[in-house]
Amino acid sequence: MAIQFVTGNEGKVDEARTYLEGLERVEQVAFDYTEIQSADLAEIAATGAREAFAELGADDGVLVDDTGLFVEALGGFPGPYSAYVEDTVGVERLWRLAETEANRRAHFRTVVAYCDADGVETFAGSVGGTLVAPRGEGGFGYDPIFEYNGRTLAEMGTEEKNAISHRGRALAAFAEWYATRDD
Ligand code: ITT
Repeated sequence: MAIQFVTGNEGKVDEARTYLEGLERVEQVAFDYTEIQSADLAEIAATGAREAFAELGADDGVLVDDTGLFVEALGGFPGPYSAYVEDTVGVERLWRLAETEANRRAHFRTVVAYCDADGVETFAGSVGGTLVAPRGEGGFGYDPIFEYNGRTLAEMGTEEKNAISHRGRALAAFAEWYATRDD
């Protein structure tokens, strides 16, 4: 058995492998599922997981992770469009947008969706923090501009980040369910 993690993002895979070590093997699978337009990360992840499982089949279940960074002063932007905004505007310029705001609070939210022959289940996690000028060499994506308790997520190791992060919390809920489900 293994979990097929359908993602092109190796940072996500690294965190999931670290978190789920001892529970299940995680395989990274490249499959370009349809990312539907929705404000609801759970809907996006669940639709992707269903499509990927239908396409990939096999005995192993599939996992899809959809994550967004929600900046309070920007009305939750970029939210579900975070990947597009990272590719177009970039992390540094998103920080420049937030820099001029008095309120620099933001949160990350992750929904992981797991789909197997029994259907799909979703698990969410979030973490609140403050946007800052980029610091740190670790992590990926928006980690250098997201500060939690005085350090950016890019200044933390994978285990440390997992212990407090949106993805770590979503994976904790998933792992608890996965360990006790009936095969
Ligand atoms: P897949 O869809 O292939 O899984 P992706 O990177 O496009 O990979 P998302 O749409 O979920 O995945 O990513 C949303 C954006 O948020 C994207 O720009 C990521 O780099 C970024 N991101 C996701 N998780 C993050 C994290 O833990 N820390 C910082 N940035 C993150």
